[in-house]
Amino acid sequence: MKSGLLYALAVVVLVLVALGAYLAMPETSKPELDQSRTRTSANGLYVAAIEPEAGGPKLGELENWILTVKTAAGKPVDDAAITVGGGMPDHNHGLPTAPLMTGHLGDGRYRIEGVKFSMSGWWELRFDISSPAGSDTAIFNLVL
Ligand SMILES: [Cu+2]
Repeated sequence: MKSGLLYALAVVVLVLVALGAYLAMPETSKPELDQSRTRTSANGLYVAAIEPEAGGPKLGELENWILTVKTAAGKPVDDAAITVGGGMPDHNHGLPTAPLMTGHLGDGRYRIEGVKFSMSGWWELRFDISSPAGSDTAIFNLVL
């Protein structure tokens, strides 16, 4: 009788501890976003890197970014056609602007003009890259 009571008490304590741990779980415990500024493209053809041309990114500002494209073997790709897309996956909306690749800077570098992040949160920035090496896509995550 006494051991049965102790057992029941132990079960109650365990349930409360588990519930407490569950409720204490931070909202950010969803899988971490890979926010690295260098990514291999989806099919592995390219290694792409991005950086803001003049610091930032700043919320609500029109900014230029520099995209650097190399082959998987590390050779700069200078003859690519680049289109830009993206948006906020959590909000089901796209970019507020239509960024364009406006300059081949050499050494695999491209100027991407007109990037704007109009609200805080998780953004995807997508680059469709086409060159004689093939077509592939690189997607970057940014959290502002
Ligand atoms: Cu949004």
